Amino acid sequence: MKKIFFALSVFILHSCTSNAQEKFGPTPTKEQLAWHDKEYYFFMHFGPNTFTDLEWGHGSENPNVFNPTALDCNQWARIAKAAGAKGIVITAKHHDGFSLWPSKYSKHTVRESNWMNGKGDVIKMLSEACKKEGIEMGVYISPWDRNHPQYGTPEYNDIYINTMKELLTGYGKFFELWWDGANGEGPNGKKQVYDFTRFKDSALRYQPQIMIFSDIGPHVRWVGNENGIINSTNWNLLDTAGFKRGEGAPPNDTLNTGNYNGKHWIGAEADVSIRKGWFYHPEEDNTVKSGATLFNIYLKSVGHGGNLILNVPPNRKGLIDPLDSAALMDFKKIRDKAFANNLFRNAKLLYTDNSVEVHLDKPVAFNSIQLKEKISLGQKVVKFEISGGNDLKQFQPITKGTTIGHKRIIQFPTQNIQYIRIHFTEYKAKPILTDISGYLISN
Ligand code: FUL
Repeated sequence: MKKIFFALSVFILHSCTSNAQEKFGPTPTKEQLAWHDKEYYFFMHFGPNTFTDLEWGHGSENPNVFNPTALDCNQWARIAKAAGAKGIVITAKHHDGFSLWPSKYSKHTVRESNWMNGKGDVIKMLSEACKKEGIEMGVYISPWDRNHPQYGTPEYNDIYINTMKELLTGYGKFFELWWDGANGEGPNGKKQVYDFTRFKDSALRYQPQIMIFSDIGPHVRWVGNENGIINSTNWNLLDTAGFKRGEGAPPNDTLNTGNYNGKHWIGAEADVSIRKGWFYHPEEDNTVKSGATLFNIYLKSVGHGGNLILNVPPNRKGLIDPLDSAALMDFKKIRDKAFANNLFRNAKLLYTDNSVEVHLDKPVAFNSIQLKEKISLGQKVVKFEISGGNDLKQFQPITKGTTIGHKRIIQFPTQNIQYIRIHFTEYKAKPILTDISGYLISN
């Protein structure tokens, strides 16, 4: 480890002397950098839909349908922590408008239900549980509200801001605010004209560090699918001019890859549910993804330079279902095993202007390479080629790739070789890597 660090710092130093330590293009803020480092966290869809078997509640449900019999947010946070997830983003309010906290701006909340005699507050319980476990928390506050009588009028924008204020000032710090793109009709049959500029400014006034997710950011973007997959070419850059939040976004394939010359740093977050639906439905118990499937998704989300938000919906008891937690623990085991043994840890790294060579003491079997770019200075690598062999004069091609960013995990057929070359065949400015590691992953 020491050696590779030494070698890496030499690589960086070398780059420094040739002026390459400069920023190039848009760069992430320090909050965005911290967000990139989280990599993987839970999403939780919970509310009346959990009990009615709907995905989009109508907003007219009797609040008493919300009746978890053994709700335990400590169990959620404990499992999230044990699963290696860095936090939990919960649907504080989904499209049905039901608030998981007793909001004074709504008459459709936990307070109106018989659960805990109307004295319950899921957001409070979860924020305390996350603090206890040392993980972070985020909130999904659906702008679309199928219950609120004012929805579809300009007053609703003020109500939405007050609702956010209540949440963002009453429960401690959140790392993420999630704005879904759905915008349908409210109880009056009217659609809302959202004032997202005011929403954004207000949210950042209440919590300046919060990362706002929407199709087009401002801080984090959607990846254009709900399968948890980011394109292997993934630019953390996006052009948002001409698009309005809630009223259209760039095409899904653009969201999936970002824009090569995009004006803003807006990293990709891949959302996917561990089950078929976003909410728990008992008949979907047989759709729980296996640890191996989740690992595959991880390789195509985190391994493609973005973050993975994995939905784990609590069941009707108000607990993470044993089926889900078993799959999550398997997933963790597979990840830990895959990355336990960095086979390049004692390697010598030799660099030229546009390549790095990894010299091992002897031939080693590996089938995966992990690369990280120093994204605080921008995303620079466009294309690279990996080759190698046992004779320094005769390298054979192994694989090619595009973009690196926060993290890139590249897989290929097992090689049993001593020397490896990563050749940056196209780059915007001199690449600076902070990690080059090799693994033999069996999955
Ligand atoms: C979408 C919503 O309409 C779904 O119900 C779900 O919350 C998903 C994560 O985002 O926009």
